[in-house]
Amino acid sequence: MPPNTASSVTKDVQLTLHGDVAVVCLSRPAKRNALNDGLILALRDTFQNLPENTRAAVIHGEGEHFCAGLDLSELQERDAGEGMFHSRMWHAALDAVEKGQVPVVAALHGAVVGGGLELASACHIRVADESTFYALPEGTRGIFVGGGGAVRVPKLIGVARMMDMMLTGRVVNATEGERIGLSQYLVPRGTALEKALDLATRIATNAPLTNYALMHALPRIAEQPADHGLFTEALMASIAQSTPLAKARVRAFLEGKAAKVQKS
Ligand code: 1HE
Repeated sequence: MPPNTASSVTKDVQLTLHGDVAVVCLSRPAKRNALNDGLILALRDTFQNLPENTRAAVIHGEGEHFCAGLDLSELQERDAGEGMFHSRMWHAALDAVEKGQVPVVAALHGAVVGGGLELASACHIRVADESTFYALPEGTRGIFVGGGGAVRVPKLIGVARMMDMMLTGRVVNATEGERIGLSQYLVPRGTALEKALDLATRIATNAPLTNYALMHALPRIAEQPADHGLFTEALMASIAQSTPLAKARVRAFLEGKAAKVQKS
């Protein structure tokens, strides 16, 4: 699909608009899209400053792999304080992905390892093609996850599976990844971006407030005690249904002017 407009954020992060879907590309293929500090900051800036009318986003990687994780060539001797601020910089960037204005769909292929998996797990939907493989080599490199992986990955696959991946260096293939919840979609080799763009285009037609509620309320409700969660849900439901857009869409269905739910 030809993009409507294209703009380069930095040489390593490209932003292309497909209508109201922003497509963000990690463009450092010679280094397998390894995330150096400049790239992490560019990702943060990109997701904090998506064009105003963006309704959904896709993130993918150029070349043979989605992302090889932290750029190990930048791993210097840091003291404890510097190490903490480095990790916090990653947190800010990946929070900008997860807690921004619009849902983000990750299109995965090849290596999704270390910080690459941390980035993928900050997205709202993951589409993996058959070439995808996942690993957390931090354990074997003598380091620890620092980009939010300790929080986000167990939410996808549970503490036990993450523990196994880090203790043993286990590499999870695309089929197993879908089975255990690392991706929600598994597609033929070479088609993850197309599928992710289809999904994002569909997501972009939802009421923006519903998408926002899903991104921001649903994960919080999941962490609340049930009674608090039910109360938050009631508040969110009442706000969403009060919008003119919700009223118009419900009316359109009742008048037979909106699509029915259909078997896929
Ligand atoms: C890199 C990196 C990198 C590749 N940092 N330079 N991540 C890892 O431990 C994964 C390390 N990378 C790999 O295991 C492999 O590179 C891949 C499986 C991802 C891809 O293999 P391949 O055969 O396609 O590529 P390659 O030949 O290994 O790499 C091509 C070049 O990219 C080469 O540089 P060149 O100058 O010799 O061409 C590699 O050195 C370079 N490269 N990956 C730096 N990661 C917030 S905390 C997060 C903690 C982590 O993410 S730890 C996990 C780090």
